[in-house]
Amino acid sequence: MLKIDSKDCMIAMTDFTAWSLEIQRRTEQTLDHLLPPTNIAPERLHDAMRYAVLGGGKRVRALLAHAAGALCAADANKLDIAASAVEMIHAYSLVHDDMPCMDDDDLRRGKPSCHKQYDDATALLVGDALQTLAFQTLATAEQRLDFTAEQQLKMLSTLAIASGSRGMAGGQAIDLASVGKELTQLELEYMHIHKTGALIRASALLGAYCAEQEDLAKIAAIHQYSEAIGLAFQVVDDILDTEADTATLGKTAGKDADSNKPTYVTILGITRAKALANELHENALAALQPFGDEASRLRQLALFIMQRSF
Ligand code: GRG
Repeated sequence: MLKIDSKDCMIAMTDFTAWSLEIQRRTEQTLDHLLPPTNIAPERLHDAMRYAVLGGGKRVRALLAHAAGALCAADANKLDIAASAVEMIHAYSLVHDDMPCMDDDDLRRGKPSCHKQYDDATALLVGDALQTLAFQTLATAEQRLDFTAEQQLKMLSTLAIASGSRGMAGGQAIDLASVGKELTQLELEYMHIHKTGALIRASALLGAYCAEQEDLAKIAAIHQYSEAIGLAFQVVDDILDTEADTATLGKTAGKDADSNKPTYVTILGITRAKALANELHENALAALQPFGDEASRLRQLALFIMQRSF
């Protein structure tokens, strides 16, 4: 969406690509290790859980946990745990979101959505089991690495609030109720701050909580950054839903318009939606202004979110 025009920026993004590939690899490996194997009962459920989580997705929430953790000098192995927990919650939300009782979508991450590949009851259980596995992962994290009880409690409560009725699940309820209705920009923003933004913010905060020492100035900046970039993520998602094709997206393009759902594009039009995304990107960068190179991953990640094509 934004043009990279300086040589420095190009070099930074090449470095970011290498870093993000490494975080995606680590996340995949950790998730593979944490998910139950398919040779223990119930085999079909475990197979479906692995189908829903592994081998796909941009891992934006894992990247956020690591990038915020980098600002706070957190240990990368600890960040793998936080990153995996948020990716499990995210995968659960996608599985449930695709079900016939919600968005009813057959395609996710370029392959049949979980309920199409398995069945509705299995998809429901996959979401339930992934959600509880995320919390189990954080609650037992001290068995793997030297997390303090205080860190674990902070991560658990932050993720629980972000996922529940005052966060993602609540946002989804508002989304379902808004089909066929005209929303104001403020109402749309309220929905997305909960539905998409809450987990994005929690991902970054969990990264910060993995640090040995809590730096309140950095945590405040991460709050401000992740709120802005979480909303920008959604605006970009709405633009891609209009401009990109199904093959590139790996999910059904134009789904929101076809489902008669309000989006930033339907409310603002494409030009103003793009301007809003750029404004939110600027706000995210402004939050990082007091920090130098230690915030570079967060800056690069913001640009990646703005420029993503799927
Ligand atoms: C079912 C409780 C419950 C919640 C569902 C987040 C959500 C709420 C549904 C996802 C549906 C959706 C398409 C939302 C728009 C933005 C979004 C979260 C897109 C998917 O996230 P990406 O692009 O996906 O990070 P990948 O596949 O890359 O991980």
